[in-house]
Amino acid sequence: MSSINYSDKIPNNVNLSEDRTLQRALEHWQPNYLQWWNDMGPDGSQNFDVYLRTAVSTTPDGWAQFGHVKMPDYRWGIFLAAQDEGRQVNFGEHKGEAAWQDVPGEHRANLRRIIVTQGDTEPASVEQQRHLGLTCPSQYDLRNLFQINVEEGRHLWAMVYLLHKYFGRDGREEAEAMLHRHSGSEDNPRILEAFNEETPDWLAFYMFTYFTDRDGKFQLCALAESGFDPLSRTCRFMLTEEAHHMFVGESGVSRTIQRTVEIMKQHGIEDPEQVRKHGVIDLPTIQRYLNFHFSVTIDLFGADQSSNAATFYTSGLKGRYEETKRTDDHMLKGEHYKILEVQGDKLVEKEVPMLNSLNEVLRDDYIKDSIAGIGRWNKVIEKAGLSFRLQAPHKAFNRHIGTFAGLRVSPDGRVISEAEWAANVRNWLPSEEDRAYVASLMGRVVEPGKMANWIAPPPIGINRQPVDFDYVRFN
Ligand code: BYC
Repeated sequence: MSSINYSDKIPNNVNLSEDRTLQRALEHWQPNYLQWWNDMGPDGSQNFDVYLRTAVSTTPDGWAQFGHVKMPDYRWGIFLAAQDEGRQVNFGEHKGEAAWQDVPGEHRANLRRIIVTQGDTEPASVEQQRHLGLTCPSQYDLRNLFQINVEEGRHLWAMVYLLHKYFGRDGREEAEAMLHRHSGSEDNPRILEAFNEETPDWLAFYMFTYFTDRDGKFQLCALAESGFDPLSRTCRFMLTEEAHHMFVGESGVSRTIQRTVEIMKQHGIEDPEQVRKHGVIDLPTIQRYLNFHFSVTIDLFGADQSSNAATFYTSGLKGRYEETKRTDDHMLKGEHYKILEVQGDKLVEKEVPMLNSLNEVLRDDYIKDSIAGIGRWNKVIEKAGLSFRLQAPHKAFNRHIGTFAGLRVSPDGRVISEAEWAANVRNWLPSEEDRAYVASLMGRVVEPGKMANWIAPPPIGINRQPVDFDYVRFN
């Protein structure tokens, strides 16, 4: 690292070549990051040339420069969205103050915690996805997987930059620890539960990038409102990259459905067993995957009543989704919000202080956004003239965080007995057998333009290239 040309090797707009302290911190961290990428990043892919976009600046033509690169040589950069000179803290008790360019001492511990929690998810997802390249349904999809992986790597860099620049020694230790926790590890797991689940097959990958990356969108939007300006600016830039990840999820599920309904129409069949005989994924299995990923992801918003959430908001650290577009007082003292609670075997609404419910407010905004895409998937089924419809399960279904943790609730929102749950869980969540069936379809298809049998081709390629472009050169 001593011979490094900073602006060339690490594209950035944070004045890295002049910042000796930051350079020293990165000089120590970057080799460990590369070691982590080698050990935990995409399996067996180090020598591939992959058609990737790299951000070399934040301008419209600079944030997505395409070319073939080996992933270990990817230029992970550090970018903040442009500074808005007159920006203020827009909510909470510091509302109206100039946005902070440095960390306010009294909020240091909470800010560090938020940044570490956010940062921890990024390498976690790369670890979860590390074997998927071995079973890709096409070269186009393989490239998209790798694009997402390198950008999650860059999002880790984004959080590490904040830790190194603003949190001194603690920050350096936290940055190091993010390379040592591992998804699913018994001794040293990732912080949030969804990031310790496996992503064993490509249907799971598309569901993850649709649902869980969308949690990323909502959390980043909430942090983009932060009074701590460097956090706001880094999140704003991360959001430009996040859109493609959710696109991969939405279009991946859509193409899976497309192929299934084609087979159903062609053979005039609806019975899942019959459908499986043709080597495609039956719609009830897709619904069970959806139920799983939806429920695991909405846990990521935290407990429905959280004093942490209230503190984060009141102290100006984390806002609501689209905070500045809202027309209330942005203080929320005395405001209320309706959440669900359990009374006997019923879920009933109850009004609670809004400030304590901000996790739930964000979760509800997220749910609205998620459901819109499910509607688009249903259009594909409807167009084929079939009556099946996918649905989001009730928000109390299969929860492990908050009021509903430990409760048995059906996808249609009934509080049920353990016996009813046990008798039906195979219809609601992917069974071992479902997972084994989906796994059995996951062959590796890498001839340019070819698709695995279970998925339809995408309508267009990446960056105006044809679908049969050589997105990955295997060498
Ligand atoms: N799993 O007061 P509460 C992304 C803990 S995704 C395990 O409700 P709070 C991405 C909690 O830590 C976006 N533990 O929590 C997507 C607390 O522990 P302590 C990630 C959980 O503080 C795809 C306790 O339970 N970004 O970017 O309001 C690919 C009490 O709970 C969980 C963020 O999350 C859980 N699900 O936390 C790649 C933004 N939920 O203190 C990337 C930053 C809660 O009692 N994080 N706990 O030991 C936050 O804003 C908040 O930490 C949370 C909620 C939203 C997670």
